[in-house]
Amino acid sequence: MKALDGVRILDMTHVQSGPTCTQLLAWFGADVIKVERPGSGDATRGQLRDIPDVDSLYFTMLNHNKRSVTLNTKLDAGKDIFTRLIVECDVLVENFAPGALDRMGFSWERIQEINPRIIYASVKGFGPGPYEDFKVYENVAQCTGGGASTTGFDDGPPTVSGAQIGDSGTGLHLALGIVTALFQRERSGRGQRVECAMQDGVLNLCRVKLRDQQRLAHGPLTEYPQYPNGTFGDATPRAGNASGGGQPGWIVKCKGWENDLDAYIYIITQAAAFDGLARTIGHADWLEDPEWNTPEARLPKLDRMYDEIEAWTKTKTKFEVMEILNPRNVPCGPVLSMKELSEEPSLRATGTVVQVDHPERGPYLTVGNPIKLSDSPTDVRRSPLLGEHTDEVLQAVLGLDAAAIAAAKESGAV
Ligand code: CAO
Repeated sequence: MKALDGVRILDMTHVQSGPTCTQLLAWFGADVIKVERPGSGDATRGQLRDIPDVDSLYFTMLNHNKRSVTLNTKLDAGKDIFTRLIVECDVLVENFAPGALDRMGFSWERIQEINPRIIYASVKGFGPGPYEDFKVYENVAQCTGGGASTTGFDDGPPTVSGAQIGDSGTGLHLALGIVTALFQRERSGRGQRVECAMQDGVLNLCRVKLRDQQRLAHGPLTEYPQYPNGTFGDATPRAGNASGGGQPGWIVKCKGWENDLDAYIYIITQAAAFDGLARTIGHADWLEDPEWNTPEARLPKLDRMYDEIEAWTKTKTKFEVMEILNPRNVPCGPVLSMKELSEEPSLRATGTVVQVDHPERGPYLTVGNPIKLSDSPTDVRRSPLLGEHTDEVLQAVLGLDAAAIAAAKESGAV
């Protein structure tokens, strides 16, 4: 048995944010029925294709364990089928542009009328306010949610992250909202509206930067590289690779950095790690020197300290540094490339990186479920072909007979 066995999701999501959410719910055991426009389907099926005429990795990696039904929800016959699906489902999830579902004739009021127990969950770019009608993609959310303004180096432009905190981050938030609403429904018997704005999701993940915005009013941010020699303006600045927590940290070069763009390691130099670190890099003298032996003394010269650390790390590979420093209680992490992550045996063993077979593209790698439940293990199944389960769902979920299915096809609704 899987955790969400018996929960049926009407999945109107596309691109990345919504599909991330429904894929997680599918991995937890929900029956996710992905509704796609006949003929074209989710636009990502055709985006960034690496093999002609085959569903892209963009699509396959975001739509595992789902069933695909084609349905034109703008035609009357399609609306009838959609209405019947709303009756049969526990959750409706969508991330269309603002107002798209209302324009099809399915407002929240109408959806509740059809099924008062349904949970109606949406991702939008913005919450209510001046921008609520705008369409939003990942990097727009990273910019409008505080991510870009606080990422990068002080002397460079705002920078977006490779981590998809706007799309996948908001999808994660939405999944939690849905499961919470399902839990409340157990007691109330009622469904509810769940909404996540991508701007809010990014800002939530940038929480410590709003913390720093308020600390600025009381003096400089001493853990930022701008301290003590640079200047602070009136907003949280970009902190380069400084740690967001109370302990200093930085990325330093390792052996081979001249030819390998990822020959770097992140090293945290908190007080508890300093003894082991200083001795390891050949600076036992720092332990007796009042210029170095307290966190306060080191704070104004972290750049010099990291130069000295780097002089040592450049003589070792990033993996050797990790092996040497961890037993000495120095938290550190090598900068792992996507190539290294895809080949890492421990990630394969835990199912975090999984090889999946696909009838048209053959085997490919994907990121499996990062959330491990002991009683509900995840079994990653390939993404569906467009409309692969249309007949099956119309028959088994809605009880349509062969003639009714043929008529739906004839009308262009499916
Ligand atoms: N049958 C009939 N019509 C369908 C349909 C179906 N099965 N599925 C979608 N459509 C229609 C929609 O109703 C909409 O029609 P109208 O414009 O007439 O209302 C139309 O297809 C296009 O939908 P859209 O506006 O959502 O798509 P888009 O490509 O123009 O915009 C996006 C994409 C992502 C910018 C927009 O959906 C959006 O802002 N979503 C919310 C934020 C979000 O999730 N962004 C993350 C994107 S991932 O980076």
